[in-house]
Amino acid sequence: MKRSVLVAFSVIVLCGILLPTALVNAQYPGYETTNYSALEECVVDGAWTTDTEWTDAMTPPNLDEAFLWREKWTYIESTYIYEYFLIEFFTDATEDAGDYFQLCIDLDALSGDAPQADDIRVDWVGHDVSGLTLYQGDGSGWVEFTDYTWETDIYIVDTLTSTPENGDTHWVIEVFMDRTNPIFDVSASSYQPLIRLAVYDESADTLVAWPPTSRDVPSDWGREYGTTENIPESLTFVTAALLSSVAVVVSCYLLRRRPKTEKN
Ligand SMILES: [Ca+2]
Ligand SMILES: [Ca+2]
Ligand SMILES: [Ca+2]
Repeated sequence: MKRSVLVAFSVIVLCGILLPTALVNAQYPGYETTNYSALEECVVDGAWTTDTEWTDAMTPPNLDEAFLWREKWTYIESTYIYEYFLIEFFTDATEDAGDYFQLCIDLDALSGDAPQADDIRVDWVGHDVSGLTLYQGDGSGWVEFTDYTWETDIYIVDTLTSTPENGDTHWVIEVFMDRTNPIFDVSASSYQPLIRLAVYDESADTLVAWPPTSRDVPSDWGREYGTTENIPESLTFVTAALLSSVAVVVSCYLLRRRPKTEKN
């Protein structure tokens, strides 16, 4: 009896500590993805290095049709947390100095109306490392910071190529980030940081973002849930492709049947 009272008391105390934190950390609803542990090592070359390189990463919901992104991670030597991103911008095949890719992460997932010290922003402008700038929040806006090492802490490659996702030539971006480094460490959020990705095509003056919100308001970013699990087979690209084929067959069948149904 005493034991159950103790358990009940512990649960109440735990809820008291955890609930307020969970409730105040706003995020943009419907924009959540799972960051699975990789089955295949990523080679950061701005392309699908193998046909299965990105089938072990989840496709987030609510993507604009012009754009796709995925992420996955690897634990190296039981010490380093290597994070990888794939971004495909299907509607941009032009090389413009003003094109950019942008990644914002609320490391501690504290949310808020303006970027704080635990918020980082990565801008990759003009398809070259000369256009790479990292920013940190200062409570009201963004300030540049340079205390990182290219290739060791962060590495980005983009190329104009085709992929298993889209046979037309388009921009494909791969990003490596060492989350063991404090500037990218998301452990304070229990590996559930808020996140926002965007791509911009200067030729068409088109900006596409996930979520479609401001880069300056962490409360309106999506969320990534880190897990040590691998992606379930039901969520892999191959299965998704098979399911779409089934859907197409069913749709065709229904379309053929429709005239008869309408007569009835
Ligand atoms: Ca690759
Ligand atoms: Ca472009
Ligand atoms: Ca924050």
